[in-house]
Amino acid sequence: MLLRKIRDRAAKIAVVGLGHVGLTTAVAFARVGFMVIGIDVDEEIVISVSTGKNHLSNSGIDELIRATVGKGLLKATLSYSDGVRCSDVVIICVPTPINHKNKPDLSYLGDACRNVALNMDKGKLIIVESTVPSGTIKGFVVPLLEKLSNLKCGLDFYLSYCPERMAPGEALKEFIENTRIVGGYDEQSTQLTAEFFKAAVKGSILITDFATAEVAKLAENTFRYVNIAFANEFALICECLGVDVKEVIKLANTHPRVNIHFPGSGVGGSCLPKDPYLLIHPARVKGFKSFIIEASRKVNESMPLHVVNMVVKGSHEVGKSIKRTRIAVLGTAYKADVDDSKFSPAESIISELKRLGASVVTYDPYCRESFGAEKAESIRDAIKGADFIVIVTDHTIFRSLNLSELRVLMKNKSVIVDGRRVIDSKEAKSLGFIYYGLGLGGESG
Ligand code: SAJ
Repeated sequence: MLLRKIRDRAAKIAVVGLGHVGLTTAVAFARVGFMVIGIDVDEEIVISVSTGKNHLSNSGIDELIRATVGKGLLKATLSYSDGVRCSDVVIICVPTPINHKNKPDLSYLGDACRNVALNMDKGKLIIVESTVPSGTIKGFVVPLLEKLSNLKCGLDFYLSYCPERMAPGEALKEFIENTRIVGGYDEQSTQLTAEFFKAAVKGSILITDFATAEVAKLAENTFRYVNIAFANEFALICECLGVDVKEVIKLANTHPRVNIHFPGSGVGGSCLPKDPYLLIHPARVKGFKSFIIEASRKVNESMPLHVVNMVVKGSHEVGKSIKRTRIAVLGTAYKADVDDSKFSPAESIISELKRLGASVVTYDPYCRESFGAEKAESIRDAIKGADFIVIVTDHTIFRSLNLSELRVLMKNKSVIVDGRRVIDSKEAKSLGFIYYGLGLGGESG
């Protein structure tokens, strides 16, 4: 019955949580003809989606939201009962952060499951897309859903874990093209979920169990986190050795089995900084002690301060106290070409520069956040009269800055601290800038 409805695209879908994962998921199923209703606790988001607007910028789905809302295929509501009761498939896409003790915080997932369960009846397929620690689906989601719905998983409803694998900024493309991993409660749950995703996804669908899918998702982000930590430590080594990390990584990566990531001013976003903790927490409870992941955390978290130290070195080189400098920080978003500033390294860089007494102005083409610093509306406004440019985010437009124009606007002996290596160091130096690049070192380095 449900299988037929899925194949005919007659199944009604509810998506819980309209952040970058949920909204993209909702649009991806609406674009192939399913009727989708999004549920969110934030009234502004519900109003925005209901009126065909995208509350996330740079996600490339503006037009699709407008079109699917226009066709009546996409709606949004604050009410679980409106959303869940009339749906055949419910997809849960809520955040799973860590708390101040680096332990998983499953409160959003718990709230979502409780509200879904209270509005559930027989025959629905529940899919969890949120990233979760090992054991969460079996030990937390299943009992919650069963207890509050008075229904039995596998008998009265179907359940699968299908972790999201889409990067902010390219979410829809990655939703459609990336391989999906499906771990079902039983064979029927797995089959229904695979069939459902096939309707909207071009990538392969790989079948496994809950527990393996949970750990596989965390392994992806932890691998990237540790690899970036290696790249960051490597950048610091290269500064000591007087070689350019950018060139070294480029050459090393020509080996077919080497893929070193890129060093930077810090690792931000709502996934990479916390997913390694979701991975190790359940193992820790059983006595496991992490070495590599803990060490990676130390390296990655030291990067913002390293950028500030480059500024301090630069200020010594030009013989100016940092207290009397004006610093233009370019980029407050956590990564290139997105508007999200969650856990952005810009936050600690700006706060440390301010603590040292500098006057800080920020410019970001996408992100409104300025972390308490003055906010400029253009690069020119940010740079005018500045002593330093500090590049924190590798937005594409920062790769083609007109340095000769900027040079004229800045003070004498101006310094560039390039935390993302987006500037051509030779060009900068030839124009009279003092250039400090991460993994390259300073003027004399
Ligand atoms: N970064 C570096 N060097 C690099 C790559 C990234 O310093 O070589 C920094 C970025 O500047 C940023 C942070 O790492 O501050 C995270 O950026 P990201 O692009 O690595 O990751 P997210 O958080 O935007 O998305 C990740 C993705 N995971 C992987 O690539 C393995 C995405 O596919 C996941 O869907 C997403 O996490 C998620 O939601 O789990």
